[in-house]
Amino acid sequence: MINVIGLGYIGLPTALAFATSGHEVVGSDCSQEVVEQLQSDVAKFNEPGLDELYREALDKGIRFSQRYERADVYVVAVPTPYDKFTNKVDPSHVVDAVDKILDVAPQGAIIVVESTLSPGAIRKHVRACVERRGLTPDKDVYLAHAPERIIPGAMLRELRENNRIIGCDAPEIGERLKTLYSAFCNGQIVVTDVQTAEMCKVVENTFRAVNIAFANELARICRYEEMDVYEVIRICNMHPRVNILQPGPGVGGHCISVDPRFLIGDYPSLAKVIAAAMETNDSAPDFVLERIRAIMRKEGMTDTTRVGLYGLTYKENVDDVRESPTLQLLELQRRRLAQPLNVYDPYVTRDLVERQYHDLDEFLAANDLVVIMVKHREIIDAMEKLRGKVVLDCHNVCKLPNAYKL
Ligand code: SAJ
Repeated sequence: MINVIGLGYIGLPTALAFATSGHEVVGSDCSQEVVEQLQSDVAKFNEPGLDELYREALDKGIRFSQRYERADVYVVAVPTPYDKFTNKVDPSHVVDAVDKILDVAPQGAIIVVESTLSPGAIRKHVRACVERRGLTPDKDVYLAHAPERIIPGAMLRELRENNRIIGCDAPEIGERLKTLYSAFCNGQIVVTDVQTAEMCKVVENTFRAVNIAFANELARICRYEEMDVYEVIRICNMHPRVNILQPGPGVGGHCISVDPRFLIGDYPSLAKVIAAAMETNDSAPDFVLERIRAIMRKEGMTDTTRVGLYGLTYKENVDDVRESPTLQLLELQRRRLAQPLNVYDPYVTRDLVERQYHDLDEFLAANDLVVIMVKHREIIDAMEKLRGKVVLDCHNVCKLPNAYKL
């Protein structure tokens, strides 16, 4: 029996994947609302394939509860926020979950943490929690780290196809977990120690953050020279050993914009390139604002020009607004731009910000300058509607003659 703790972005698909591949699963979450919704049999999700997997898991007998249950394996997928001042991970949700697991876990149970943690955090915080209860880690209960690596928008495919890391300091338990995860994971499963697994997860997202920062810096250099950064990157990427990512209006989400900070927080005198990269990415919304102002000057626009931001989510075709560059831009605008900005996002139906539109045509009619902050499928399909408007395209998706690039 597997008890998955935390039924959010990662815990839910993981619980469903275990349940549909022959395991008895109970999913637990502290939120009554989340549990009741999942128990109601009518839950709907904005992730391709998740509705179908949920139905199949219900048929296979998955249960949802606010309580933790006695199980052989616990999978912990709760949030790990970071402290904005120290840049250190806040492991308190993981530690609370483990503490509650220990109330019900039998001797020899395995606790797998999937939540992202900084290197050494399991030893420092989770092992310590086990020891406080008078138990011996890797004897009375086993600890493992199997960091999730799936990307929103393609979660189920990546859950099945991605390679996985299992970090466990007891090798025979690592091998048992490898067999367990191979029930639904067709990728390679690498077994290593806990701290290497923690480090790998954070390093992967840091690699991406640094590469995006490099692209963002190139965008600024090319703008200074009035050159097309996308053409430069396209040509450079034809070299067999060069693979530059794309510049953008900022880096959002709860992974790439957060995980590198753990390395900065833990190794402040060593993580120098990483710190500089984060500064570059953090200032991307400033750069967009500067571009808006420059374009307005060039087009002879005034303070009465109506400016609209297309897209509120942190990236395309998802409904997640965490650390969204558009929200950061709105914050800056309040201080630096004369006119208020209009906003629209097809995936954000609830009212989240002021001057938010809920219809694409109304939004376009209400703006003279449109900034493509997110390249949702909707706007790519409806690009012709932007003809006649001045456009700032932060993703190089608009081929109309009146579109400015970053
Ligand atoms: N972005 C750019 N330029 C690019 C690519 C992305 O500016 O060339 C921006 C996006 O617009 C977005 C942000 O970066 O704002 C992050 O988006 P993403 O699609 O690169 O990644 P996430 O945050 O959705 O998911 C990442 C993934 N990690 C890696 O690709 C190394 C995913 O596999 C992880 O599971 C996830 O973080 C996580 O939970 O850690």
